[in-house]
Amino acid sequence: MLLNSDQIAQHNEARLAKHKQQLAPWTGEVDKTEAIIEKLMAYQVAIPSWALGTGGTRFGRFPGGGEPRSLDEKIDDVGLLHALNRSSGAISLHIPWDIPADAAATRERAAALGLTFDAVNSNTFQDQADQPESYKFGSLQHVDAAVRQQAIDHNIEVIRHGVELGSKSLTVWLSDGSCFPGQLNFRQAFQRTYESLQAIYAALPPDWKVFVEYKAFEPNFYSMTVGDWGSSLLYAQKLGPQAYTLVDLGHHLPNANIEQIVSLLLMEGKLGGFHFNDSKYGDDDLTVGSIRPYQLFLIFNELVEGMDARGMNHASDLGWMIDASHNVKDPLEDLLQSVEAIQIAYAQALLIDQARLADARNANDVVTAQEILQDAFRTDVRPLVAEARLRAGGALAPLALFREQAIRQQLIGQRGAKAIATGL
Ligand code: LRH
Ligand code: MN
Ligand code: MN
Repeated sequence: MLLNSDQIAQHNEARLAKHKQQLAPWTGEVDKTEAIIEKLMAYQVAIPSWALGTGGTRFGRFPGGGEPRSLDEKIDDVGLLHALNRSSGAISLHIPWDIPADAAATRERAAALGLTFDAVNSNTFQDQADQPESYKFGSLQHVDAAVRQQAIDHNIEVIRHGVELGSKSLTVWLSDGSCFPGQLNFRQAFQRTYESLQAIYAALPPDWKVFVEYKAFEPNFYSMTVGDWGSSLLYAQKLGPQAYTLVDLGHHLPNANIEQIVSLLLMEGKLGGFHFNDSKYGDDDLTVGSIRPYQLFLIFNELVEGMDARGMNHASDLGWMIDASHNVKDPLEDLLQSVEAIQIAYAQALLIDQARLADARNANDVVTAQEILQDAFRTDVRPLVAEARLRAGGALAPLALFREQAIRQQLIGQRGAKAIATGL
């Protein structure tokens, strides 16, 4: 491990006085403050294996060096993040990018770093060298039953890997759709996809969930067979109680009201989890909170209110994952920023007095309702997030410590300047 607890302790010691000063205004309302800190400490966000390397775009890729060369090294990187922030205690694998050679050893390596395995992701959007059928015209929707069967078998294989690792959910994202009008019969594509999903659903262990991830466009640009939350919900409802909708923040058409989608999916008990990221245009996969932090906060407001109304456990009843990909930042620094942005939005949402908000709504007092939300959004909760990290054994300032310890340079030293991760 490139970072030990003494280094973290020293870093915290040097920053403790300033931190205490920043926390002081919060100590007046002890109960509220403590409740938020406890919730933050319990809350973990899974790191996607494919975000640990430089993502690139179809126009080019500019790797920064020291990227993980294997699944083991990806696990090590998430271990580093978790040591720094104590909130990245899980990794989400993408098969076949991350096939474990020895599941028991992989599990052990992760456990030693305090990590568990979050949702496993299948990949029927790329052709692999050894596969007989091509996904050029779709996978679960394909007109040819042999292609559909290959994609079904792959998903079942992914479940098998997940079971070996202790994962409890499968995320299915399909690039299936059409690029041109006339290419596809929408209804038949839906039906074939549904039947294929039924076969995958039948292979789920009883304590597993399947997340049906939707996306409005890309790589298909005329229609996507799971293109929006309506179609995802339809699949999830038809499949049964183990199927849920997964919301990737970047997968909506411009200006979609994602918080309203979240609210209604929760109401129906069909919200499964998230792929957090941010975007200005489409599936930009930018750092969480970097473009629209207010939207993120409004989503968390719906989550807190909706989950509390249903008696759900914030930490464990939904799948919390990041889905990001970068060309210009150090991927680990970016992930530290993303996790912190999520924690900030969560803490701000916890500040909202939901009873007062309900009163304002019932009185049609639009101004007060807005004030309540914006008061919370404009509150600097970073001292609470830092305190949660400190108590959990993490660093007061993870990003600063990452740089103080020259972790990327150390990784380059170990793995080489040309080490490139598998993935996107
Ligand atoms: C598709 C997506 C999906 C994939 C990941 C690599 O855009 O969001 O979640 O599995 O990117
Ligand atoms: Mn995604
Ligand atoms: Mn995406």
